[in-house]
Parts: sequence; C-alpha cells; structure tokens
Amino acid sequence: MRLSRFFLPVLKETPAEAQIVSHRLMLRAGLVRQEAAGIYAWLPLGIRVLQKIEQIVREEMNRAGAIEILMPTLQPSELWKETGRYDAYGPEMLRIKDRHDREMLYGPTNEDMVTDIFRSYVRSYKSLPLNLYHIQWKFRDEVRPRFGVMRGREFLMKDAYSFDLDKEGARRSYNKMYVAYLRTFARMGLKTIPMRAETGPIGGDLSHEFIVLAETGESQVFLHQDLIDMPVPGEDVDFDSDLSPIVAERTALYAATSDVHDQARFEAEVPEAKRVTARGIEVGQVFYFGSKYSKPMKAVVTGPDGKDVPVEGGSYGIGVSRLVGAIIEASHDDAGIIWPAPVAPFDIALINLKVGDAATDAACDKLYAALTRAGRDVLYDDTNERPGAKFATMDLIGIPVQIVVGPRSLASGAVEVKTRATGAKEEISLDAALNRFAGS
Ligand code: 5CA
Repeated sequence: MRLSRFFLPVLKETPAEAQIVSHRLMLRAGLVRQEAAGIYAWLPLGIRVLQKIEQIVREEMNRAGAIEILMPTLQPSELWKETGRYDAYGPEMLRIKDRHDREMLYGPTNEDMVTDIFRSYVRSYKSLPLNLYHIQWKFRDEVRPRFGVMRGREFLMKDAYSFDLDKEGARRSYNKMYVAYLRTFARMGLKTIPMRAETGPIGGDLSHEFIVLAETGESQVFLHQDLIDMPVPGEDVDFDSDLSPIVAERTALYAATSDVHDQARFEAEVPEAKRVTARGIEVGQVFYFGSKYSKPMKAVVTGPDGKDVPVEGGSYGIGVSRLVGAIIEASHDDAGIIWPAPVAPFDIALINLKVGDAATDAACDKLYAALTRAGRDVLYDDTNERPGAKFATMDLIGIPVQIVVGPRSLASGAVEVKTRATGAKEEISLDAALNRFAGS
C-alpha cells in the first residue's frame, strides 16, 4: 500500500478525553474514531489489526474442534423470556421495537439463541460433544463506557457454546477452550493468566477470566508468581487427548479476581515471596453453567439409556475488539505502538527519504515490488513529508520492521533496517534486504 493513496488519519495532538495510553495511541494513530459514547468506527489501520486478531481466534477455535456459525446482532425477545433473562438483564440490554411493535434486542451475548438453534436440530447424545461459535458485534449499554474499545458499548466478541451429555463431557469441553485460550493469546504476543472469577449474568458455578497484567487494568487480581511465566502448550497439542493435566497444573496455583478473592486462602497457599497483587485486563472468560439454559428451553438429548436429559453447557468469550487495546497496553513506548508481528497492520514499513531522487525512487520501487510479490504487507511512505515526520509516524503506528531508503546510504548500495521493538538499526545492502524480507 502506498501511503500517498492510503487513508491514515493520524492526529498531532494527544486527545484530551483519552485517559489511558492505548486509547490515546488508538486515536492518535488513526485506528478508530468515536461516533458516540462507547461506539467506534474502525479506520483502515484499526480494521487490519482487528481482522488479524479475529483470524488468530478463528484458527485456534477451529483447531480445538469448535465450529463457526454466525448469529444475528438483533434477537427476538421471546428466547430471552424463555430463559428468564429478558427482565434479569436490566438496563444493560438495548431493547428495540420493530415496525410491528415486536420487542427485539441487540444481543449482549448468545446463550439463549444458540440453545434454540441446538434444540431445533440435535436429538441424540451421538451428535455430542458439539461446540458452536461465532465472531459477532455485541451491544451492552454499559453505565460507564471508557478506555476506548476496552470498555465499549458496541464491541466485537468471539463467543463459543459447548453442548455435552454429562458433567464430565462438559468439563472436557471447558478444558479444550481453556487450552485454546492460552494458545490464542500467546500467538498475539500476550501473556495471559487464567483466574477464578465470578459468573455474573451468564450464571453457573465455574468460571475463569483470562487476564493480561497491566497497570491500567480494570480488575484487581491476586496470583502466584509462578503462573506468570508458565509455558503455553504448542501447536502440536492434541485436543482429543486428556487436557486436564495442563489445566490442573495452573489451577493448583492461586489466582483470583477481586470478586472471588479470599485473602486468608491466598496467604495460606502462596509463600509471601510469591504473592503478586496486580491489576489486569480481562481479555476472555469461560463459563460452565450446566443446564441453566437447556432446562428452561427444554434442550434435551436422548442418552445411551434411552432417557432424555437436558444438555450440559458452557460458554466461552473473547473480547476481540478489546484485545486491540490490551495488546497496545502491553506493547508500546513513548514513541507509539509496538505491534507484535502476528497482529501488525502491515509487516514492513518502507520509507523513501527523498521522493523525486531517481536512484532512491528506483530502489524503493524495486523493494516494494519484490516484497509485495513475496506476499509481505508493505506500507510504502512515498509522500513528500520531511524525514523526521516520516519516522515519527512510522514509530507511532508501530509496524514491526522499517526499511529506510535514502540517497546517502544508497550511494554505497545500502539501506537501513530498523526493528521497531528494540530501536536497533542496521545498514545492509539492498540485495541483502531483498533476500532477508522477500527471499523464499
Ligand atoms: N457469553 C459469555 C461468554 S461467550 C460472555 O458474554 N462473557 S463475557 O461477558 O465475559 O464477555 C466475554 C468477553 O468480552 C470479555 O472477557 C471481554 O474481553 C469482552 N467484553 C465484555 N464486555 C465488553 C465491553 N463492554 N467492551 C469490550 N469488550 C467487552
């Protein structure tokens, strides 16, 4: 993409309304624009990151055996009346009437609808286990939308729903999602820690929140230090095997959000030197709620003994749009965002320091063509801005690698390669750059 033809509305001033660094940087780097309280338009750079995150989430869900569907944002109220949640959900739910005066709502979550889909088609335990997920916009009329996309009113969520014949099966499904979450967040360069949590309006008696440690996090958390650097299961993890040891190894160590925290237990179980009290951002939450929805909605299957039983359910959410903010909180410096490569909006920034200089233009064109042909996503700054402004913008938007091409180094056949994360600069020949970044 040529910057001269791109839409990159960066801001010079730091927006006054933004209280935390990720929100400031998202506005300054032109990722999003607020359209109403807690409601954002995603600009070109922002949507690229959002789609990268979405794709990682999708791949890891599929790997764990979940199956993608897409449910609508608008839902009829009847399903929610069946489960008793229409009244229970309160003012956080955006209620809408259609032209026939039918009560509708903008979905804050989908347990009720997915249970309706399930009961319409599935009759036998032989179809189980089943896990259906979608990646869809949600609306929650939060009292205090804040911190940009981290606590929005409209936000993108991945929500998965598991159906099993019995508790043991449900536990296996829960463990699959738990392990898939560890992998999903690690692929985005995030260290997350699963912590025991309250179940809130989703219900049930077992839940973990996946927390990224960050000073600006909304939740206070208490944990055993050894959880912070525990290795994450690799790509070869077999989701059909018994995953309980991976979960048990973590759940053996104390980790809890403030709503379920027990100070006496914390002190009894964790040696003083290993006690960590910190703040964190919740990027995902998993719930086991048994028959909370299947009972009132009569979502039953016939078991091997010929008897009908309500299915055992769980739900598993990831804050896809929140993750954009969370990743920035975890990865930035004074100059701007530092994207982990797997979620970066572009792979490489190519900076032409002297547009109009024949040799510089030719070297840039050659690099741009070769890199693009090799499948790299390149943002080519071919504008007439001053070098200082070009560097500042590229540092702000955080593309992992910058290739800087100017007449001075080019005179000796060289270009400069800068790694955004470390600031390390290296002069290499144009051919070496072609080889390193466009080689097979
Ligand atoms: N149905 C269940 C799981 S599928 C559910 O709704 N879980 S949740 O309430 O915990 O939300 C799932 C994830 O969505 C959260 O972990 C969080 O990362 C994200 N999320 C929740 N509320 C917001 C919000 N207001 N703004 C941005 N992300 C949010």
